[in-house]
Amino acid sequence: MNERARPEAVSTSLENSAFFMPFSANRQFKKAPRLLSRAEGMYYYTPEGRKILDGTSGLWCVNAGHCRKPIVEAVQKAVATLDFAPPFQMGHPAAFEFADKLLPLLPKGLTRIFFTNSGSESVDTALKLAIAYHRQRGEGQRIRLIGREKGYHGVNFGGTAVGGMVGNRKLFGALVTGVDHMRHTHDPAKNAFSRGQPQHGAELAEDLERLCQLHDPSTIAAVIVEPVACSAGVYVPPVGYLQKLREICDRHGILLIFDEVINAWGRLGKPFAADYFGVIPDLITTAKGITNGTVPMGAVFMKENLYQAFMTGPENAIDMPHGYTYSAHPLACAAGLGTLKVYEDEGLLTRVGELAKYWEDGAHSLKDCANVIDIRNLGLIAAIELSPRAGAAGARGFEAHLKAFEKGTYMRVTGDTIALAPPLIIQKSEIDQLFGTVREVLTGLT
Ligand code: PXG
Ligand code: PLP
Repeated sequence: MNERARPEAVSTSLENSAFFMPFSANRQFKKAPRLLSRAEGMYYYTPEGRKILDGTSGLWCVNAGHCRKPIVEAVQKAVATLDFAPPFQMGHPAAFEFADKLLPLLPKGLTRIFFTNSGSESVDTALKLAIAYHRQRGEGQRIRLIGREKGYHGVNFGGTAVGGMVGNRKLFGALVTGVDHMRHTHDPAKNAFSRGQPQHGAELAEDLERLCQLHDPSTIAAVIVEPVACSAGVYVPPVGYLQKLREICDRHGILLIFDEVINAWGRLGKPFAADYFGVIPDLITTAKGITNGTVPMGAVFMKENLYQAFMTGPENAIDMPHGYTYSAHPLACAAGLGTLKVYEDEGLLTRVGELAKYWEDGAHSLKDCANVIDIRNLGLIAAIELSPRAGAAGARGFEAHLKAFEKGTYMRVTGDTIALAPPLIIQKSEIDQLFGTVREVLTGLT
């Protein structure tokens, strides 16, 4: 057996590892590692060969399930053919092919695509595009950016600044100036245990109007929200809320950005959350499921007027001084093309429509478990919120994560909220298995 495959060897060998793990409890993990060494379909496998049901699609990204053959083969072929091509002033066919294959899937009116390598890069790209767009049109005073409490928009400076998770912001200084935040939409007193969209809270969108009056709307470039805020604990927008945000943005000439890094790619039963809610933003940021998590990639989709605002200088001039060395990387484009094929062949971008009710019933069946104070769901997403232990917020949630892994299930936990969002290929029996394990975990938890 491979040295690292033996649990006792693993635990001693990682303790002094140089790897600074992102968003992780490094010391705890290195003492008792939870390693994954192989994956297939709905499952991960540990180095010891234990089979682990993937309850959160890796990190909300492996929507078609793991190691899907068409994607693996597309990437293998690409890496052996064209390892890299410069994306600035040069190109390669797969970048254009992928953009043009994505186009018919996009919500109506979104016509142009800028490629990045992650959700964080997509967010910072969209924020820069918004400010630059206004400046191109002679409204250079529109420099403010509005986010929302409990929002997660990645970890780059712009995304951290518009983000609304205190723990992700407090260590990093002044971030970006000119940013303000709307109130979040979480109202457990009125909406606890809502099935799908909560009924109360559309009026919270008026908080944007308040900020418009505070700063003067002519100074605001863009508003960014996750239609369903996932990372902070799954907060589903109240009925009518997103429509109101759109109306207020239209009234004041403000761009609306939907951050669909997680919401897109069939998670709600439509290709994009914009389709699901019937609200079309000016820009969409995405990543993750765009390549099924196989090769890092992100994208920003925008309306035609945004693109055209940059096509006004001399033809040989740089239109937008922004881009990444790895924008539209050949391996990512190949993975994206393979992913789209799987999504289309298996109807995965709409499959959740058939599963959502079964999923919702399964999630809400946990209402009687000890310490459960709220359950929230939409599409193939569910959150089970536990009451925090006195003086130890997050401890109960973290224990749930560890216990679930012992019982052969991987699930994300944020604070004391369990967040579930499995691959869209999940079968009903596996939904039963997943919620069955959560019940067992909660039953054994003090
Ligand atoms: N926007 C949103 C809405 C996201 O959910 C990002 C931006 C950043 O994407 P990158 O690719 O830079 O990580 C995200 C990412 C979790 C979790 O378990 C969520 C994310 C990332 C890691 C963990 O809640 N979302
Ligand atoms: N830092 C330096 C010194 C660079 O030369 C570059 C790219 O050329 C970057 C940062 C940005 O890297 P990337 O394009 O991979 O985001």
